[in-house]
Amino acid sequence: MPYAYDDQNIFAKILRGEIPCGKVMETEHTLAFHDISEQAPHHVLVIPKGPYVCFDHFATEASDAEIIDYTRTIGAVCKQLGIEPGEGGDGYRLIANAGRDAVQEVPHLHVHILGGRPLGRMLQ
Ligand code: IU
Repeated sequence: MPYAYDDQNIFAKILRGEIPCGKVMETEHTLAFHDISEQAPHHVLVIPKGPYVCFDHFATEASDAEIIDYTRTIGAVCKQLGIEPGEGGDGYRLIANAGRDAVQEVPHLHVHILGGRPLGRMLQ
């Protein structure tokens, strides 16, 4: 089934500058900003600038340049936040919800970076 991207979603509006965000980092293909409803001392969302609904959409249709830029930006944000394990930070969790079962609220790919407190076990 083809991916239907809704360009009226809130992150598309942020990317077009129609709605402000608390920007953390911006690169050619990627934007990182603070989640408005922080679930941890550090809670940053990282989104590709391209119109991708979820991770599998991005991974199959984005260019190598977009994928590399996105991956490197996620790593760079973790370092900028000082949460990278082994480098003085205590670690972080990445989450990318996709679709109904995962309760994806905004239909534009976003990776949550969570850190700054013990996050507990997610999988038993
Ligand atoms: P989800 O993975 O789609 O469930 O998460 C969407 C996140 O987007 C959620 O954590 C919201 O707090 C966050 N968010 C936001 O940062 N700014 C907004 O204007 C809206 C949602 I709507």
